[in-house]
Amino acid sequence: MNTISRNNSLLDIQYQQRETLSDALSDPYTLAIIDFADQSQLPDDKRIIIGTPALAGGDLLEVWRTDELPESGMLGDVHYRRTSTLIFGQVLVANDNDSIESITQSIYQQINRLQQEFGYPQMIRVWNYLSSINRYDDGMERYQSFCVGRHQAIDTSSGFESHLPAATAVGTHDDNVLVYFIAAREDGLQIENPLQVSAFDYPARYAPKSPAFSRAMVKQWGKSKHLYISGTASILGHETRHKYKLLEQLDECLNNMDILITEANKQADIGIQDVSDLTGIKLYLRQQEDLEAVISHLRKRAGNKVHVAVLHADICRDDLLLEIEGFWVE
Ligand code: 3EB
Repeated sequence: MNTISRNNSLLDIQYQQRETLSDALSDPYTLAIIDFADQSQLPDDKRIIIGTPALAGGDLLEVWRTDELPESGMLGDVHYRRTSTLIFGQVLVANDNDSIESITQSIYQQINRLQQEFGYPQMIRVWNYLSSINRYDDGMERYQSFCVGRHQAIDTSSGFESHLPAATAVGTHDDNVLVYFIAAREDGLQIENPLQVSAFDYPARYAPKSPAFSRAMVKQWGKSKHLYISGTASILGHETRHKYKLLEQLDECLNNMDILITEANKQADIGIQDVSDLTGIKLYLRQQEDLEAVISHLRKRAGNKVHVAVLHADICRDDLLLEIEGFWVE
């Protein structure tokens, strides 16, 4: 029998063998089980299946767990599980005839309502999976319309730029929009990258309304700290570096992530040095045929300790071949 070790942390993220799925599903302390397939799906209130197929590292499940029995429910289209300190939520919407702007706006308005209603005002980390992210609809790239819809729905009152969550926004090959998130009663610490223009200050040519996210977040959950690094691309300043060049982009992404870790250390003393100390990495890869080259180069730079999932996805600028996110659990 597989017994799941019970730990006493307020929030924990573990990688587990796929055979433990039924245990994780029946464990009342499980907040979410992250998995990958061709299509985004929410088969039950705990499982989040993302439509970015795993090219590598998909043998393990990513399981989020708490030490307090969560209350689960649904508000509008958003499924949630919440404890006294945090709320974990997910929403899946078919991308029918509505514009991606209005779909995004509606999703973020519903999430905002949930946060207000139950009192978890601080968005900490959010993941966005959009169909056909690089396609032009009505003269605008869908990623840009997504940014507009998000910006319209979030609170943009004075000072909002210093309370933005870490985020990922990548493209799937299905017909859905999937958003999942973790929000809290208490704020996290936002980290920006001194070598990159903050996304919320990007010039308007990237999106008429700026991308509302931070480069990373440090969050204290009870006795332990977590670091969440946003989807990180080969961007310096606000411009793409090494257009269409795979390994050069990979190095630039990892440099950016190392810099975020250094910044997090300066501001929050998390005590890790570089990407090799992270707990998990998701590498979103545009072209499947690049898999072996990226894995071997990534392992050279990040070592063998960190769990790596390589996921087939489109990236929000068409000159980018990959994007990497990561997290660390103390
Ligand atoms: C970038 O740095 C790359 O719009 O939520 C990365 C992570 C990117 C999150 C988002 C976009 C987002 O601009 C793209």
